[in-house]
Amino acid sequence: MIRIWGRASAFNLQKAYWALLETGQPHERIDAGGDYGGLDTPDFLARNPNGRIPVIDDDGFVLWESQAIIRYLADRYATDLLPGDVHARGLASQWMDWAQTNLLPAALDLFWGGVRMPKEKQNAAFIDGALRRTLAGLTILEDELSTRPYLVGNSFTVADIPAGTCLYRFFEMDAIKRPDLPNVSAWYARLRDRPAYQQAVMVPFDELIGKESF
Ligand SMILES: N[C@@H](CCC(=O)N[C@@H](CS)C(=O)NCC(=O)O)C(=O)O
Repeated sequence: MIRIWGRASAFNLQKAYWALLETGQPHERIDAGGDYGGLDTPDFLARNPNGRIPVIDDDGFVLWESQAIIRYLADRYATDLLPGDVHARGLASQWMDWAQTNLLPAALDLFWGGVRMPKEKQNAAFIDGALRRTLAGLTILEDELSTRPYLVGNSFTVADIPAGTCLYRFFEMDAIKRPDLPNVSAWYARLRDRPAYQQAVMVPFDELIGKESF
């Protein structure tokens, strides 16, 4: 039984939880962080000294950092999510790291600026800047996805998970101008068809509106 710690509304939990659900392995998700707290207990800090979610425990093997968890789960339980060819595997790694270091910081700034920041404290210039950076990333994906249905080839792989996780919030956020992104939208529709995406990522974020405290 794999245990994963993290509140369902946490972005980094959603990435790792999506991967876990894709493996079909028996598991238990334990709410932690946010209003659930518990990240500063000795027990939790012994698992992750950073006091952050997600963390998994796979039969005594403990792992934190969402990207590492995705890779581990695919390696151990769902090798169909890893491209077989060495070049394709390199590309999957590239897209995962690019999402983590380029697209997701922009998309998370956009979400913090436009959703988590209370309305009276919102800064239009900050939101505009984050939107511009997010769209720059999504435009790269728009071009890439003009030649194939998934980021690496014709089937869903780990490459799609980090970048794909931000799409639900991006498309559900109010009051932002979204240009037409037909290829990204078609990719998003394919991801939305996956039960694991529906369960892990398509999580309403009402509890986060105006919530700066965690
Ligand atoms: N780089 C880490 C970041 C982990 C992180 O910052 N997690 C956030 C949730 S998205 C957290 O623990 N926040 C504290 C909380 O939810 O109380 C990862 O990718 O796992």
